[in-house]
Amino acid sequence: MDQIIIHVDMDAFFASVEIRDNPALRGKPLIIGSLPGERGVVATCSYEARRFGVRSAMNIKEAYRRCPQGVYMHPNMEKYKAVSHRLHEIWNTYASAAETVALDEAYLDVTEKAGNLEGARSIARTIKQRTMAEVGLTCSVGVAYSKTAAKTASEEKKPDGYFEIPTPKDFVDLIIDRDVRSLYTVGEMTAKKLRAAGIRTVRDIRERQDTVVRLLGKQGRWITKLAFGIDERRVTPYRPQDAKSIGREVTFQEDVSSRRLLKDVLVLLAMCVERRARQYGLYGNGVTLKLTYFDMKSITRSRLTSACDCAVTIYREAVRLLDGVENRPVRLIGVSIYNLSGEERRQLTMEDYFSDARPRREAELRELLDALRDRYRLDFAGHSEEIYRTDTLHKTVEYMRRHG
Ligand code: TTP
Ligand code: MG
Repeated sequence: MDQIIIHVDMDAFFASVEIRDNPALRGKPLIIGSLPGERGVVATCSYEARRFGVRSAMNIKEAYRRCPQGVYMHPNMEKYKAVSHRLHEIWNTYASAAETVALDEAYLDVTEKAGNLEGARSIARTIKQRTMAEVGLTCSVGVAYSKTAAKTASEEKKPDGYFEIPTPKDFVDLIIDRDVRSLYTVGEMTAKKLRAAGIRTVRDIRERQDTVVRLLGKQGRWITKLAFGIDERRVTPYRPQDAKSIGREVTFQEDVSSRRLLKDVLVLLAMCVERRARQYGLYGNGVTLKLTYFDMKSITRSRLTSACDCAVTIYREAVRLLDGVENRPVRLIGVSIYNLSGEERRQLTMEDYFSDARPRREAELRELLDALRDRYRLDFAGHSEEIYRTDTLHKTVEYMRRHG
């Protein structure tokens, strides 16, 4: 094997942490996220709750309809971040390069340390044992020749799973008759396009490569490679906490002069930044607005803030910055947070002393989204996940531009 990669992913992560700390919850359908009666979604849920059809990102109302007997809890992010920190610390000792993908997930390049498949198997076993012994949680581990295959392998036997996919042939044999969505990076939007062309399975992709590439362009070429088991990406020892900033930007198909529209787009960009910040448990201590005008002249404007990871704050600061710059047609708009810090270095802000700060900010965000819905007839409720994807974000922004 050219490279040997391990993918580790915790099982029902937030829910498992809560069950670990309160054994009375064990065996119960536990749903972490909003509470019934609030507006919001499921962050995750125990496998018992999944039997009732409850899923991540599902509207909480729907979750309650499916599982009224469930136990519902708000997430305790500070706790999960601390657990996550310890997990990555353990896992990283077995890799020559480790890539943190999320609080509960990492790719480990074990090519050198394992030597061969047997060695990798033994590392995987040790990782599972130590995760249980030292953190008290189960994880699922995949060993494979590529990142995609390792991720597929870790999902294969969840929860508390272990699976190997040593060669591209093993990968293809495993997924060839599965839905196109089983290929990593194929989301619902992409799957819909493929289905419309009669392409439903990985086999269909292999047999109709030209159509896939015509429909999806660059992404189509990538997916086609995956359908043959080809994925040469290396494990990139990226530590999110080393990043200088977290940002999102969009380029408009036609220049935009409307301040109203620019501000509305900032809502979505701020949500995307919030999402990525929370994924990595990071806070920014400043907000930057970036604009490229129709004549390609770019400007950035920044403001220091107290520790922030929430969309409403990012949005508000960005709007202030926007209000301070020349009003000329805009080609690109972006927002980012910088001066990143993790929880341990975070300074408590006055706002944190008021326990209603978070619900208040969430209510504010809902108001902003309600306004967008009214102005553009956009329904975010059913697309809470999709909006964060780059392609969907661009499409939504274009839609807003045309209907604004
Ligand atoms: P996942 O690894 O996707 O899910 P999971 O660990 O809960 O369950 P699984 O056993 O299927 O891996 O995500 C890890 C954590 O990230 C999850 O516990 C909660 C959080 N999360 C959200 O807050 N919102 C989401 O939409 C998703 C998918 C995850
Ligand atoms: Mg997980």
